[in-house]
Amino acid sequence: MTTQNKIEIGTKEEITWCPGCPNFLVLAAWKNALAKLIKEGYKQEDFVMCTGIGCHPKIYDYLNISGVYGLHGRVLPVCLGMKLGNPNLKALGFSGDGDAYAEGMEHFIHAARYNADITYFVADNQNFALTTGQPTPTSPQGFKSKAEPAGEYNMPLNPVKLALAAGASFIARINPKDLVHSQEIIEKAIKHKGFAFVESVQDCLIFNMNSKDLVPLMYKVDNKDKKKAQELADEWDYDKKDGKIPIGIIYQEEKPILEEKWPQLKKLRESGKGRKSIK
Ligand SMILES: Cc1ncc(C[n+]2csc(CCOP(=O)(O)OP(=O)(O)O)c2C)c(N)n1
Ligand code: SF4
Repeated sequence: MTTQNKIEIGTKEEITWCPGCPNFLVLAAWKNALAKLIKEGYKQEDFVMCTGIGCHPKIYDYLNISGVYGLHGRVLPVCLGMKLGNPNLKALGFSGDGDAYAEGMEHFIHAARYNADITYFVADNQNFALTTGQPTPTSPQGFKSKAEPAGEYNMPLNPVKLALAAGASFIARINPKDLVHSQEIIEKAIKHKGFAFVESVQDCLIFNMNSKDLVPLMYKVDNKDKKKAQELADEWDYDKKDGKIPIGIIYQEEKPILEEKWPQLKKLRESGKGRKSIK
C-alpha cells in the first residue's frame, strides 16, 4: 500500500465515469483527505471501505483502501459487520442517493441510531444514474425520466432532517465543486467519533443537471447546536430552487458509540487489537 514512504491512495484502474462527472471531484477530495490524515499519523491499514452499486460507488476501484464492493443498498450493514469483526477499524461507506435512501433507507436510520464509528458518504445526484436516470427519494417533484415521463409525483425527502431525527452525531453537506472545503469536511467526518454522515449535492451530467442551479444558493456553516441544526435542515427541502442551502457541518455532538455500548466490543476496542494508529 505504501512504497518508499510514498502514499498511494489512488489505484491505476481506468476511471469509467463520464468526462466531467462530479465524482472526479469527490474522488480528489477523498484522496486528499486520506493522504493528509495518513501524513498526520493514521495508517492506511486502519481504514476499511464498503461501497454500494452505482456510478459513484465505482470509487471502490479508484481508492486504495481494503474493503468489500457491497450490494446495492447494503453498504451500512457491511460496515457494521466490519465494526463487529474489528471495532478498531475506521469504516468508510460510499453510496449514491438511490442506494442510501431507497434500497438502504432502513440501514441508514439504524446506523445513525446506533452511532457506530462509521463515516458514511452519499453522492446525491438526485437520480439512479447507473441504471439511466430513474427518480430516487431525493429527486425534485416534476423530475422527468424514462420511468416517469410525466414527472415525479412525490416531494423529495430531506436526508439531513432524517439523519437528525435518527440521532446521527455528525451531519454535513458538501458541494464537490468546492474541493478544499469538501476535503476539509471529509477529514472532520473521518476524525469524528461516531456515525458521520456527509451528503454531497452534485450533478449528473447525463440525467440530472438540476443541482448546477443550486450552487449560488449555498453558504457555509459550522454548527453544533441541535435547535439551530433543525433550522438549517429546514432551509432547503431538496425541491426548491430558491432560498439558501447550508453546506459544511450542520450538526455535531459527542455521545457514546456502538463500540463502547457493547461490552464485548468495548473490550476489543480497549485492547487495541488490529489497530495501527486510530484512537
Ligand atoms: C438490490 C438491487 N436493486 C437494484 C439494483 C440495480 N441498480 C444497480 S445500480 C442502481 C442505481 C444506482 O443509483 P444510485 O445509488 O443513486 O447511484 P448513482 O448511480 O446515481 O451514483 C440500481 C437501481 C441492484 N443492483 N441491486
Ligand atoms: S451518468 Fe451521471 S453520475 Fe454516472 S458517470 Fe455519467 S455524469 Fe457521472
